[in-house]
Amino acid sequence: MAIIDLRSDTVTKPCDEMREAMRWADVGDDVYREDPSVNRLETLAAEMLGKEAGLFVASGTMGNLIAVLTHTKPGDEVLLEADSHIYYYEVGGIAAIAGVMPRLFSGQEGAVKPEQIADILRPPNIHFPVSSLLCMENTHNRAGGVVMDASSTQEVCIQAKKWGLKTHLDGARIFNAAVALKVPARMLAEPYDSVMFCLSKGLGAPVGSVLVGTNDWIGQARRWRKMLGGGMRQAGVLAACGVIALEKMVGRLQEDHRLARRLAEGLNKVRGISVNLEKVQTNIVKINVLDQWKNGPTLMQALKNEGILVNATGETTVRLVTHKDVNEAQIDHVINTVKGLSLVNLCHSQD
Ligand code: TLP
Repeated sequence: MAIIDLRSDTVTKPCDEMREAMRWADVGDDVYREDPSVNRLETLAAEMLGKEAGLFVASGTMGNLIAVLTHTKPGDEVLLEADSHIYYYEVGGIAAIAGVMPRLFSGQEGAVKPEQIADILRPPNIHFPVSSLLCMENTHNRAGGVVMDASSTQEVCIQAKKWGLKTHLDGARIFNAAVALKVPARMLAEPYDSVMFCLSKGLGAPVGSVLVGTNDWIGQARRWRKMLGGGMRQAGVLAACGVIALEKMVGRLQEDHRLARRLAEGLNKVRGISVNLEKVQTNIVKINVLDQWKNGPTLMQALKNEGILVNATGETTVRLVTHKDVNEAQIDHVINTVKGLSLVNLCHSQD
């Protein structure tokens, strides 16, 4: 049975062109800044995001941690949305390693209003920690891949800057946001001091993320990367895939979004499942599992038995992510399988 893996877009495998590029990549020692493929990737990434410089890092988690380390001092307060990846899924690294204190605010399913930022910012006071950084996320993972548009982004950053805060974007999927909004990614990146984005999600590269910012800031970030053991020497074999990801894979994200919508609309018609279709804006489909299924983990296990992998993200929510390694026929198969399981469930519940 061929497995259909919708757990994440992180599961994508490098395409033939990437494998070929790895084989022939021009490499050097990147700690000496002598790897031409890494240099090319960093320059290209900075250009596409409208920043001065880029830094190739091992993962999105490492990129976000380096950003926090570079923007803050131990004891500082970092403003984070309560469901943000940095707070929720990064092992508490910003507390353990950067020594900063998260201060949380709740977005409405990922959407953050500029007034909210204004509300939680406070003037300096001897009792308070120093607020030094606001981190945002676009697209928002736990909210189901929802996008934040350029004007809300601007307004949020204006509020933060009013109080002297630096701003960092976890833009792991910024290209999904840009494609969905039909704007260049640099427009969504522009108001932020730094942005991290991932090459190894929908863009299909096997490893890596890039951090972008000013020349000076990236210089400091490079030192933190070295301290964390992220000076990767002949990393050009990986960066070569990153170049292909940026040059050839951005446009096709549209197809992932189309399949996500098809999946969402199909699943929303199945008894016992509801999907907020308005929130399906990119490649993530978050479904709510109603009583008939018992809970999300039960549905996840039932699908696993049918060769379909998904992730339960809460007691009653399941996440399915489309990507380049799934096609329309497989999406239709997933919808039909869930329909079939729903009927079986219904019969049992009437026994
Ligand atoms: N997200 C992964 C898991 O960690 C949950 C996924 O499957 O979606 N920021 C955002 C918004 C992310 O979604 C992720 C990965 C990261 C950062 C971290 O990237 P990596 O996995 O490269 O460390």
